[in-house]
Amino acid sequence: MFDRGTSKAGWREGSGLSRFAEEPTAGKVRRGSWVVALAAVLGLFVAPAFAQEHHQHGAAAQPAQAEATVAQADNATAETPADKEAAKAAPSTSYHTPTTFTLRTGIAGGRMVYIGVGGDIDGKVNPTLMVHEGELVQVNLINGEGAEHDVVIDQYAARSSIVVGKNASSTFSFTASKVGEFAYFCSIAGHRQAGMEGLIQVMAGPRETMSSEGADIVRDPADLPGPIGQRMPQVVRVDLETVELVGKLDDGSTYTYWTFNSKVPGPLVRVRVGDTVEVHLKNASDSVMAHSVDFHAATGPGGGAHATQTDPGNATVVTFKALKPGIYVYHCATPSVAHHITSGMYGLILVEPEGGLPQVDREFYVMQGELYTVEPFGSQGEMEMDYDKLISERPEYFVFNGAVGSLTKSHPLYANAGETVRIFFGVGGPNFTSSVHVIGEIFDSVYSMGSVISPPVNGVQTVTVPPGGATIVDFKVDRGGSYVLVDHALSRAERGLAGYLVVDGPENDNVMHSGPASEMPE
Ligand SMILES: [Cu+2]
Repeated sequence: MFDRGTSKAGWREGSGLSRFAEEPTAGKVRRGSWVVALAAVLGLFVAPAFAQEHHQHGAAAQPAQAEATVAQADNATAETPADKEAAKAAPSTSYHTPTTFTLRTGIAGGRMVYIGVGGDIDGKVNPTLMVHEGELVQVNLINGEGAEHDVVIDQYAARSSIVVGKNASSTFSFTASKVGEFAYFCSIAGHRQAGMEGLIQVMAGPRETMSSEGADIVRDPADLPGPIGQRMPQVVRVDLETVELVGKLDDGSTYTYWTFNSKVPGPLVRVRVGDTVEVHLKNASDSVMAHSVDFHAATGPGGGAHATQTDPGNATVVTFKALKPGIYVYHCATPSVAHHITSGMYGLILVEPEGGLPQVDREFYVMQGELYTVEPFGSQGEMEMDYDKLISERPEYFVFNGAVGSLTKSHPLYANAGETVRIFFGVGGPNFTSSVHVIGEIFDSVYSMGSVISPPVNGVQTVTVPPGGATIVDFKVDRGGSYVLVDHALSRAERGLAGYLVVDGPENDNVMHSGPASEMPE
């Protein structure tokens, strides 16, 4: 199993968009895997993601108990308002989440140096480490070539232990209480003179708060209800709240998202065939727009959209019978519908067949969409929706779960070698068909076009999923390593579309290994 680390910042530093964006096209997966493996070794994975994943894993292993109502919306709604308040009230500097840097020793230009790993310092020689006054700073040191090294910051009386031998690592931390520029260096005799020296810059005042960077609107792909399994049909209450909020689109950029329950996609709604689904749609009082919801799992006018056109501060209810099993999209259907969808108003509803789907070890929830911004892809600041680009289908961003880096930096998918993995994959769009593929895997079973009534198709590389459509893919992960979830229209990887499936386990075996056949393990 993965080590359950605690440092969110560590993951941020341990991965970078520039890296993964290159991988699918340039075949640089190895480097990414290395970084991921490294992060695993250092125990730097995102704790909240694990909490979710762990919970989900447990849920997947045993069918959910029969419940009168399904609190599928609760995760998002219960946390969000409280968190918002906490963020406003809390001091803007976190003394608990460390700002993490990883340095690897190496040789550059004939000198001994430190090389930054991950984040803003990735690949930089003797990078300047920028931190803010009062922050807890964690420095990870990795021995990159085998000689003995350490890292020392005299002014803070902070030092790592000496790393002996290639790939050895050590970690130390300190609180950046003094403002100014200080040297970090290697204290082994002669190494500082040979080039192992850089600066840590402690800036006065706290770092800008997260709220000014936009809320985290990414739905954790492990955030979904467990299987229903065997139970009789019942009335299932679904609470959806339409929330408009400024969310983080990418590092340094925000977008005004329109959402179901403050995340993109909206909650995965899970019912069984024959259930009566009672949807309570509330439009937050601070919304600007009216919103609604159209369930593709429903049959009847507008899929519910006629009954749920809801003004800010109001609430509506629509009830439908889930008659046909399948995986279906739901979305806002208030004109201009394309604008509401591109801004994040989509989700999936799974109508399980009687007895449920075959059991798997892990289930994930991923949706794809495009954003049409005035500013070109990669711009900084607040992005504005561009209506001309929207109606002429010229997106700037392609995203999984709402934001760039959502499934690479903040919420990768995790599994262990030997496990079966299922992805509920939908396209909100509003316009682009996805060609879903996991680099380095073959889907064992594909519920084509989202049908769970027809038998699944076996042994599939890439699946077509249209806007307003969904699929279910099952596959067993046999080998460890970092697999990349893409739309195989790979230009889109350059505009934000990529996700990691990180599999813990040995990478080499008698089916695939790096090296000639003569060295293949038995
Ligand atoms: Cu809407």
